[in-house]
Amino acid sequence: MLGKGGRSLLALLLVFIKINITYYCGNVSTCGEQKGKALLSEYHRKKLLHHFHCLDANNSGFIGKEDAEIFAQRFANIRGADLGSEIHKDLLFKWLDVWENFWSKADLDGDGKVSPEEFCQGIEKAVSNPDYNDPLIETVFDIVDLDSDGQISQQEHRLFFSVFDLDAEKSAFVFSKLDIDRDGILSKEEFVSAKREFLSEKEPGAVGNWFWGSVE
Ligand SMILES: [Ca+2]
Ligand SMILES: [Ca+2]
Ligand SMILES: [Ca+2]
Repeated sequence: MLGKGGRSLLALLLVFIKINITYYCGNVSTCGEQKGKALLSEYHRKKLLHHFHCLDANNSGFIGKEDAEIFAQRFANIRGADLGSEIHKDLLFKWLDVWENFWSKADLDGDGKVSPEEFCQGIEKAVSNPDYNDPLIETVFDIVDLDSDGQISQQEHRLFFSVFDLDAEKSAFVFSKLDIDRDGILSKEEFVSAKREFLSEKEPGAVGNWFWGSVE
């Protein structure tokens, strides 16, 4: 059916597909592994990759400055603020700070964007530091606390989930998990400790693993 030219083309195509599969799988498996040594548990790696996808707002396969700009816009939208307004400018300032001082630190090869592997390695390195303290979490709390009353309501949590393209229906469930003292609000302490657990806990079971919704 295929002539000689057709068979050569098919062979070339198969080689191309094989190279791509090897490249893709190679990339995925390096998340949490360095020189063959697994640094992250399988569950921890899966959790961090889920987190990575939440932050990759434009689905480019990388986290970059554009994602920070998108989150500033989305948070401005849910507050009913126009682009270029003072509220939007303030949000943009905060999100660019998140990019400059936190996310971009994981850009090991300096190409201006953070790959899934760089993201996992960056967090693995950060949480393995015994003095690990993440001021980024408090910045995120202040952004999610839309009315700046120092606590996160169920409604604010629902909007937070919608901004990160997470299932808004799951928000109430996750909220009830994170609301340890069951007073109907998320205090800064509850929010920050859950996010820290999300980043550092190696195995399922911790309340904080629910921070970014269902990992499965
Ligand atoms: Ca990079
Ligand atoms: Ca609030
Ligand atoms: Ca609470």
